[in-house]
Formats: sequence, C-alpha cells, structure tokens
Amino acid sequence: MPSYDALQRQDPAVFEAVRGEMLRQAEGVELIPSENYISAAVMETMASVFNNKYSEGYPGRRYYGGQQFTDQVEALAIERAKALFGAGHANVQPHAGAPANVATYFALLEPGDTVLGMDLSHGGHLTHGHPVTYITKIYNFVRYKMKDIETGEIDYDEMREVALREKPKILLAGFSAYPREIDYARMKAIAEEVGAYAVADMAHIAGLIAGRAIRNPFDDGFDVILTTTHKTLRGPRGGMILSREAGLGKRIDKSVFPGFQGGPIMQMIAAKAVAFGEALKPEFADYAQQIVRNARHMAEKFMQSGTRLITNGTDNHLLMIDCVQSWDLTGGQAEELFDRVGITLNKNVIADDPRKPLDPSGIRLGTPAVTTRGMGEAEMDTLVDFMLRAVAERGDEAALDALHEEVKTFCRQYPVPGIDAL
Ligand code: DSN
Repeated sequence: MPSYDALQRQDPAVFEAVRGEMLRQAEGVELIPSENYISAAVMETMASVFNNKYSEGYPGRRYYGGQQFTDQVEALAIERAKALFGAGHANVQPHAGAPANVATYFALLEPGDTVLGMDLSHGGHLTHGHPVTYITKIYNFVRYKMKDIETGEIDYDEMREVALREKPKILLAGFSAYPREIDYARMKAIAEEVGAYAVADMAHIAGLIAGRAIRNPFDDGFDVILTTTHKTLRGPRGGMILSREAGLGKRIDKSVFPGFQGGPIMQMIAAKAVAFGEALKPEFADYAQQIVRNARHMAEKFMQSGTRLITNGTDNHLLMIDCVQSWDLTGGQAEELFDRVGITLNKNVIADDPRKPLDPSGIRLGTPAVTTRGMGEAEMDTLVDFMLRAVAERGDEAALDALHEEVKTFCRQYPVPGIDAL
C-alpha cells in the first residue's frame, strides 16, 4: 500500500476521504458483484510513473519517443492476456468496458448494421443497445430474453428467429445481472447461420473464465471477447478486447486507436500486466472456483429461508433477489437497510420488473470480493444470517446498531489486500 505521507501533508481533505474509504472497505462487507480488491502489487503499479507518459500507438509503433519501458509492459500485458484466454490477439488499451464495447462495434460493423443482444430488463447491459445510449443512433439493436425466469434459460429458439429475420452482424452474449451459464455453442451456430460475428461481453465473468470455473466462449468458436479488467479478473479499472483469430486484430487495434481513443493510460496497462500475471497462477483458478462455490452456497441458504431468487439459483458469481416478494421491501429499501449494517450491494431491476429502474423490486449481490478476503462457505452462512437478521430487525435501530458492530468485528478477521494499516 502506498504510504500516503505526501498526500496527508499536502492535501488533508483528500487524504481523509481516502482514509475513510479504506476504513469503509476494511470494516464492511462488499457484495456488489462487479467489485473486487486489487493486490498491493497491482495498486503500486497503478500509482507508478507510467502515468507521466504519452504512448499513442502500439508496442514498436508509437508516435512519440521514449517508449522502451511502455512497450515492455504493454507487450507483457498483451502476451499474458492471450495466454489467459487462449486468444490470437489482445488489445489492452480500452479505458473501460463501455469504450471496449463501442470500439468493438466500430471494428466489426458499418453504420446502420444490427446487433442482437440480451435485453437490459433480463440482465443485459446498457451498452448492448439501451435507447438512452448514443450508440443506438449509429447501429440498430434488437433483443433476446430468457424463455423461463424460473430456470433462467435463454430463449434460443426466439434468438434464432430474430436473427433470421433481422440479420444481425453481431450476435452478442453477455450481461451484468444474469446468474446462469450461456450456451455459447448454440449461439455460435446461430451466428454462423446468419453470417454474424459471435461476440461475448464477459466483463462480469472474465475471472471465472480465466480460472476455468465456467466455459470460455472461445472454446465454442466465438470470434471476439471483450471485458473490463477490474471485476472477477481482479485487476485495475480498465477494459480489453480479445479475438480468437489474430486476423481480426488489425481492425480492433485501428478501432481503439486512432478510431476511438487517444493516448493509452499506461500505468493501468502496466497494472493489467501485473493482474494478468496473478491470474495465470494456479491459485487464481482456486479463487475463481471458490467464487462460484460461495455464490451457489449463498443461493441455497437464501432459498432455504424462503427468499425468492430470480432463476432459482446461480451458475456464476451473482445472485438476483426479488425483495418485494421475499421481504416486502423494494430493492432500494433493501439496499439502504443492508448499507445501514455495513453490507454493500445494489438495487437492481429483476426480470419483468413491474417497478422502475431507479426504484426496482430487486437487489443484485455476488461473491468475488468476499472470496478475495478468504471467505468460504461457512462465512457465506454468516453473511446470509446477518442479512436475514437485518430484514427481521428492520425498524429496531438499537438492534441494527448492534448488528452493524457485529459485522465490523467479523470483517476485521478478513483483511482486505492492499489495506494493511489504518
Ligand atoms: N457497473 C457495472 C456493473 O455493476 O455491472 C457494469 O456496468
């Protein structure tokens, strides 16, 4: 962990905010499924002097001089990313997930082309063509959904019908609120039938794929995988685009730079190299598999208590709970209640939610961050007990205060990597 001595001397206001956030992370339970804790090595690299360098271009092909070390770290990040996912080409420059999505569209599509992706209301993502995003002014987005909310099975027959009718150029797999495994082989077959690229946005599950806890879409012939690097993959904030065949790489590189982005954020690319190095180690596979075991265990425990889970369980790292039916709380009220006792998660729309996105019926939670802290199935039992107690004791401020203290004491037994002194 950086010492923060200079920051404390120079800017006490910002230092206090950093310190407060460290304390919040150390003393609270993080269940937002897209969040995680980076290692001290990743954190040190993010704070390195690579911040000071402009490096437009790619290793060996830059517009400015002085690139011997930037080339070294970007080449390392690329090689490690390719090895992790079995890719023919990797672009590690996208600043985040949304730019990775947009750069992929620009690489593979012409304006007016169609993308067939998962409906936001059934777990898809804003960047997969929600009308509020500007990308919908350029491309046409059509959607598929789950066939059955009880099992979570996607309606692949409907997907095929829509694909045959709409002739998409991209068939897009991926989600930010869907707890089930995807049949990539079936999607690839549909994509081939209509001449579309099969693209997976695996932002949420990249670490699970890297750790072989769930299937790799490349194994079923997918053409492109894009992702963020800071969720289950446990790296710095950022994005990346991978292609199975090296041949698509040139188009993707041109699309990211100069097509869409400017100078790469080189301290983040160096930190991606460090995180990918960590993910290549055998212990990362143990971590990824434990995330899934923990999520399944938590799901079982919730369901035993009568809690309604969307799709009745999970195959990955995340759970969707219908709070209205389970506890007579809205998602927002549940988020606030759990926050009150030091447990962080997010309100979320559930499939076919009768309520509005800013005041939905559900919550979304997941196990990547708590698993990084070394928690296993026994601790998942404790966390579910904490949450069910909060629900039972809502309105009783003294009981909630006592529970919050218990949560803090519990959390202190599981240090957060990168936070070693407060
Ligand atoms: N904000 C991220 C998530 O929580 O899923 C992705 O948009």
